[in-house]
Amino acid sequence: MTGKIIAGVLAPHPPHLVYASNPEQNEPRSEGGWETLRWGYERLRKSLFEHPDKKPDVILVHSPHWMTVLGHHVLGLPHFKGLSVDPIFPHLFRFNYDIKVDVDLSLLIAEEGKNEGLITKVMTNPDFRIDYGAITSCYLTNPDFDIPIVAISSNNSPYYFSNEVGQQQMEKLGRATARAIARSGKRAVLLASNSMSHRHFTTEPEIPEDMSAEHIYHHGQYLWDMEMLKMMREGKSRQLIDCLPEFMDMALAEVKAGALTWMLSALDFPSYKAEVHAYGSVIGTGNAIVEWDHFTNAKGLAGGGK
Ligand code: 2X7
Ligand code: FE2
Repeated sequence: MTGKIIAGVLAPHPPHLVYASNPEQNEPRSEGGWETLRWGYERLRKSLFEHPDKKPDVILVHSPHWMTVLGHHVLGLPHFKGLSVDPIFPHLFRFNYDIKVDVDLSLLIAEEGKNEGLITKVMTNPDFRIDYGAITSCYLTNPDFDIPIVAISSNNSPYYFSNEVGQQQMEKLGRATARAIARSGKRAVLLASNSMSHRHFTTEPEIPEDMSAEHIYHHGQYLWDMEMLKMMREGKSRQLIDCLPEFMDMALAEVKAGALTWMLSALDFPSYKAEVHAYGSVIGTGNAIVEWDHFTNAKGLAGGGK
């Protein structure tokens, strides 16, 4: 049977959202915070998991905090366990993870990536530490971790070369991913683990979850985020892709690392409307949880979502 993409999601990964949720795997404790975004993830989970036919077999995540200089890497062992610590917020995120990987799909992505002319590599170091970006997006999407994942690194090309070169690479990686999913016979959800505008505070409030200190950093950044979300809500993903390089420069947007472009390319640049489950700021950065419901709008095809 041909595999299908069930949904693509813009799934931001501020570790604050995990900290605020107090899961047993995370060492620090909090009094809550950032409810708007956490309730947005709750709505996403309902949308992904309530319909029995929509439930995925595998969750793919592309994270900017696993950055690789040479090529695009995928996790290549069936199981990873360890402690992941955010290097900037070690007092918020010290997460004991125990994660199953769909190695068959990882290998297919590496193979199809090569067919696109990309350099790909399969990570088989058992001590490799999974980055906080991938873990946070996966935890917030599926806190039970009962669905295997495929984690994909962010190649450094937009930083070494240009936004445009980076986007081209990610479009190829997206096409490769769609073909790999089709060959796998699996039902997949794709997580683009990215914030939007990325100006942030440099001084943390005494209580990190003090919501009286949380707000967007700059009006211009907010306007950029709204412009991007408008295109998503109107189904203009081709236009969105064309505007991303400027968004990256003007709003220091984390989409520069490529996850959103990878995901939209895998979905073949849908022209149906995306659903914004939430928008909110974390340390001043803009974050939105946005779902492209491929299952409903494109019959869950791998790519081909018009
Ligand atoms: O990695 C992040 C992020 N992207 C946004 C906000 C806060 C912290 O970490
Ligand atoms: Fe980040």
